[in-house]
Amino acid sequence: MPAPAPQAPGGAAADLAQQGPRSRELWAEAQRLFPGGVNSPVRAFRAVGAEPLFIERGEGPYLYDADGRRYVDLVGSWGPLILGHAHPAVVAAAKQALEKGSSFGAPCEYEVQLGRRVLAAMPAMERVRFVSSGTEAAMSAVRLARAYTERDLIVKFEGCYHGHADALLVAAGSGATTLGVPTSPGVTASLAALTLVLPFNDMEVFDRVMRERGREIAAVLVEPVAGNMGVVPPRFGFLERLRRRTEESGALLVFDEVMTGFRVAYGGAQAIYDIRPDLTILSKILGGGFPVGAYGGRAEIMRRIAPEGPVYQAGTLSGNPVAMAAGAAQLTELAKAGVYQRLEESSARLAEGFLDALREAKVPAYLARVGSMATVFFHDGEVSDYAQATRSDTQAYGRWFRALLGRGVYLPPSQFEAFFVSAAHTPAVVDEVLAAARAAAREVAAGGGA
Ligand code: KE4
Repeated sequence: MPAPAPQAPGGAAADLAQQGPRSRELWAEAQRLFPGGVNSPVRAFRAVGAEPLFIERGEGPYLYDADGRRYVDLVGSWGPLILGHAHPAVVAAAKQALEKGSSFGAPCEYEVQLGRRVLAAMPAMERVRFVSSGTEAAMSAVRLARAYTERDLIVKFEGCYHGHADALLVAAGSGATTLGVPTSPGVTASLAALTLVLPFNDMEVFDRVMRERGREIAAVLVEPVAGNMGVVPPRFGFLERLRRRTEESGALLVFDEVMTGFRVAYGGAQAIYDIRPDLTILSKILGGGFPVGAYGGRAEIMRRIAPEGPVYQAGTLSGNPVAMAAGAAQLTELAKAGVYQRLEESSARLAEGFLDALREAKVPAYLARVGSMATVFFHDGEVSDYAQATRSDTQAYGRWFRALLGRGVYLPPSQFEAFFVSAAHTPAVVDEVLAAARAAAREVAAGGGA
C-alpha cells in the first residue's frame, strides 16, 4: 500500500480541504484560461463551498493532488475507473497501442476487440457504433430513433442527464441541476418543445402521456438507474412499464447506460432488471478512462446508420486504437470471476458505514445504492424522484463533503451525483474511509465543516 502522503501539519481536517500552494497557483491561472476555471462545470466545486484540488496522479483507490496530498477517491473520474486508477492491465494495453501510433482514422483490430466484448455483454445490442463521449452517443441515438420511427417527440425524465446535446438539456440532472440550470439558456423553445419531460418513477403520468401522444413519440430515454439526481433506483415495475408502453406505441426504448453499463453488473442495468431496450447508450467504464462512447441496439435499427443507411453520424477519433485497447483491457478484467461480488461487498460496507455514522450523529440522511454506485441524500425519508432529491439539504452535503475532504476522502462535489467504489477499494481502504466518516458526521451535526 502506498505510503500516505504527508498530512497537513497536525492533520487538522480543514487543511486537506483547502487548496495547497500548487493547486492555488494552478487555479489562479486556470481561471484566466477556462470559463469558471474548469473544462466541465461540476469540477469547480461551486456547489460545496470549496475550491478544486488539482490532481497530479491516481493510483488504485487514491488520488494525489498537485501538493502531494493523498485522498481516497470515491469519484473515479465520474464512473470510468471501476478498477481503480492506473490499473496495470489498462496501462499496459494503452501503452502497447500508443507505441504503434495514436490514431489512424481507419478501421483497426482494437475496435473489433472492444466491439466483440460489448455485444457479448449486452445481447440486446446486435450492432454498436463507437463515438467519443456519452453526449455524442445520446445525441446520435436520438437522431437514429427519430429517423427510424419518422416521429419527432422524445420523452426523458426529470433529473436524468443524457449529456449536453440541445434536445436533451431540458430538466437535466448532474451539473445542470447542481448549478440550478436544468434547462439551459441557448436551447431554443422550439427544440425544447419536442422533448417531453416526465417525473421519474411515475407510472400513471407515463401511461397517460403514452395513451395521449404515444404515436408521436420516437423514443423514451431513461437512465435505468438514475444517477444524475443522485442515485434513484427504478420503482418495482417502472422499467417493465416503459418497455410495454413503448412496444404498444412503436416508440423506441433507449437505455442510457453511460453510468450503469458495466457498473451495476457486467451486463448493465438491462441485465439485472431483465429488460431488452431497443437502443443502449454507453460510455465511462467502456473506455477504461479514455474518451469512448457508444450507441447500439437491434440490427434492423442500427442498419439505418451511415454508411449502411442514410442517418449520418461520424467522428474523427471514433474507434481510437488507444482508447479501444484500454476499454477492452478494462472489460477483460471485469469479466473475471468474483470482481462484482467483491465490489458489492465493499460498496455495501462503505455505504452502510456512511449511513451508520450519520445516524450516530443524528443527522437525517437517506442512502440509495445499486451495486458500486450510491448516494447519501441529506433528506429525511425516502428519495424516489427528482422533487424529493432536490429537497435535500445541500448545505449539509457541502459540510459533509468538506469534512471528508479535510480527512482525505474525495466525494463528488454535488449532492446530485453518485459516488463510486472501485475494485481497488480494499477492506483496509474502506476502514480508512469509515474512520473519517465518523468524525465528519459529528462535524456535520455540529453545523461545522471547514
Ligand atoms: P459525457 O458527454 O460527459 O461523456 O456523458 C454524458 C452523460 C450521459 N449519460 C449519463 C447517464 C451520464 O451520467 C453522463 C455524464 N455524467 C456526468 C456525471 N454524472 C459527467 C461529469 C461531468 O459532466 O463532468
